[in-house]
Amino acid sequence: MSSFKGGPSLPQERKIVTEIPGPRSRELQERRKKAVAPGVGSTLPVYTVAAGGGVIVDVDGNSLIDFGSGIAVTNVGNAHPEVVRRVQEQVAAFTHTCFMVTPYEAYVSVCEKLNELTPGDHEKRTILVNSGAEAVENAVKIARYATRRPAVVVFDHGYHGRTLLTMTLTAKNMPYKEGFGPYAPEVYRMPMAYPFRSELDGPATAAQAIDLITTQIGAHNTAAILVEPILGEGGFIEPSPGFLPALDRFAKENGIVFIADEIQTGFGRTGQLFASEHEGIVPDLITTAKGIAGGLPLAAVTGRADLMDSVHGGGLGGTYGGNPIACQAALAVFEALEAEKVVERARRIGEIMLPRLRAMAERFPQIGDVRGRGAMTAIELVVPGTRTPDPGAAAALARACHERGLLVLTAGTYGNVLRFLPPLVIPEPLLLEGLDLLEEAFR
Ligand code: PLZ
Repeated sequence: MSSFKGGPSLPQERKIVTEIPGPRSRELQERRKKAVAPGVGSTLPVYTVAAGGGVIVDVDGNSLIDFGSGIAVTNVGNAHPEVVRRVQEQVAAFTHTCFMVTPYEAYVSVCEKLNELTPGDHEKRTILVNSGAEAVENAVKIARYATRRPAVVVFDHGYHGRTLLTMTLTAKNMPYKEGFGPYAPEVYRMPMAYPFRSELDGPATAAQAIDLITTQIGAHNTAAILVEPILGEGGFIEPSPGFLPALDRFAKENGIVFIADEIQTGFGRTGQLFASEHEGIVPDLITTAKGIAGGLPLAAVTGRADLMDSVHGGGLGGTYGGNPIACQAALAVFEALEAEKVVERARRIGEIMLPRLRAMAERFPQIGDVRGRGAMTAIELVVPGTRTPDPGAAAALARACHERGLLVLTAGTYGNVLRFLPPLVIPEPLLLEGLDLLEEAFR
């Protein structure tokens, strides 16, 4: 084991001492090829030994600036000291009992906190599970149970997971669905109000979706409308104003459960605790994961007590759901969010990044669109002077950033979006250096 200590005590600096990936990472990559199924990819195969604040340190001693947060997970920073402390205490006390066998307080505390923090002051209940996909699956189960209706409505460019149902709910074929069918029944996809690419505005696109639901499914057959308030994997698409409120209204008028998938947008990422709040949406059910537990596997469905209470006892659960170690991590995250004003820091990151990205768009015609909120921002790359997606440019830029020690991720239905998800606690000098490196990569 290395002697590296992670967390915010790691030197907050970019340091490149080998090519990226370095020799030890390349060795490990060779070992991996013989052991790990190639269906699981890695954006940047540098092998990690420590991470914290705004950096990731690899086996070759390189320190990279982190604009990925493990896909929007380490919002309060990697190996946050309070997460580490609570996890260590818990792991020494007991690692597992199964909440369905003998329960424990931390599970209850996490549910109380989620009921309090999620939008709306109505009475709520929560269940805890292991992954985002599992949370979405359970939200659909609950909506179907409560309404006794089969159909689920989702949207173009949406992403909800990789299990049979959630892969079906996901829009993009390659790599998520290709060859993995047949898919689950009773899933209907509607148009998304994608400001950069739609001809229609938000309310008009919602009207189109509502017309399709009414004529092709029947509102009375529709259990749920499921949507990410800002689309994540689909390319950080912020639906045009008025789109979400119109759908929310339609759902409420027709007894359809409105489910907000806040797995990527949640926990302060967008400069509000939840992205639904930007347009004042109060979802019936909300799914959370990722940022909830500082890197430990935990996810939740939180929602209206009447819906959650409708399911028969024993109808929901799983061996590890709400594992005590993951629950302790979540409790530490909730504390850190408040104590360190993490949501404000996300807002500040947006205030720094968006103007810089817009200035780059003036200079580099490959940038067709700059968008996002808080610490969830992106640029969409196109063939200059057109809206034709240019995934090659996104891949080349990502590579140039990686070589310089800046970890960035791509996204988008066309693979042509470069997205930026720094930990919300990234020190400002590193954020600025990351932006400089991005600009250098363009040149
Ligand atoms: N819903 C909105 O963003 C996970 C997926 C990465 P799990 N996004 C990252 C990949 O290629 O697998 C995600 C999401 C939204 C659901 C999920 C699924 O969450 O914890 O990955 O199951």
